[in-house]
Amino acid sequence: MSIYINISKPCSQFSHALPFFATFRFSIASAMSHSLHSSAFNTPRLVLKKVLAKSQHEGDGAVVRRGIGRTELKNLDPFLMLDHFSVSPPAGFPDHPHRGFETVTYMLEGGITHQDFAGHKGTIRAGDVQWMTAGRGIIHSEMPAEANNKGLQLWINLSSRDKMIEPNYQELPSESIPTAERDGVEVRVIAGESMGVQSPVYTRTPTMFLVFSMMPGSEWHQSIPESWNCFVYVIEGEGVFGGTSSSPCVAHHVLVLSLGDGLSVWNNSSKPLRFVVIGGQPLNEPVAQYGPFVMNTQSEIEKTLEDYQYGRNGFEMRKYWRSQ
Ligand code: FJE
Ligand code: FE
Repeated sequence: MSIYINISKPCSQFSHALPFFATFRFSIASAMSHSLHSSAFNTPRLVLKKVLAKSQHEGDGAVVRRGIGRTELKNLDPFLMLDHFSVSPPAGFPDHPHRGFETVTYMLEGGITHQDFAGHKGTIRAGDVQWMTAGRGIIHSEMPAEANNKGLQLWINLSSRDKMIEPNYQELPSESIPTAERDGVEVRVIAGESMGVQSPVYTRTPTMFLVFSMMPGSEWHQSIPESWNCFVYVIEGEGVFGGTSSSPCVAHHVLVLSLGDGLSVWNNSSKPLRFVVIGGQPLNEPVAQYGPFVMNTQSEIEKTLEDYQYGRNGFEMRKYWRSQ
């Protein structure tokens, strides 16, 4: 792999020889894909940026490792936030609103009990997913169900045409999440497709959300739509991402990937490696965010604050509802 990367970048003084290099590169790439029986990608995605998601306090006494959404990791269109959260009673995320985007909650341990202002409630437990489209407005609480509760919450922006749609939930209990396994690599497909299995989730903003567990000594080559923005978050263990010569990455780091048609990963360590690969089609629209409200312009944010304050345009129940 490292040879492949080196020769694909000929020095400028040899630019007259580019056709030669290009041919040579093509022949090696095709030879590799035949001999390895795995996808040596045309344009492998490499690690552009590596950021540690440090712990911070959020909500009411909860602790989150914020990956996407921190100052160094804004503008990963269409993603607004990724929190690796840990919450124990009496801490939690009491009554708060959302508008203009989707929240995806994937539980790793324990449970989160949610209640919204339309009477929707339930508990998301380890392995379960709640895909919530806030659309024009949701007010809800998200509180711990057990002593220790951990998970990931991803915020995905909605396009201007979807920001004011009716709120909607897609709930996937753990058993219903498509799973596949090959040569020591297990994938849970929360959105998109991997190893020939497909998620039932409808993504208004086209999104891939894969959870991988890789045994020591295993490798995996995941295809990803070429123009989508994509990142990795390492949950546990240590992995090599992008090229065989990349330095190993340990838990709680976000890796922002370059564009390309796929990602290669190796677990060269002696322990299991667990991480998520999250990718999405960029919306390429202006983003105006004020906390839990995400619109396109500042005037739409002002309108949203009024709607919330006076209980209009989706926030009607605000005046009558409190979580129990
Ligand atoms: C929020 C502060 C918050 N990350 N991870 C401000 F904490 C929240 C919020 C969450 C949240 C909830 C869960 Cl279950 C998991 C989270 C932030 O609820 F929405 C705003 N605006
Ligand atoms: Fe919320």
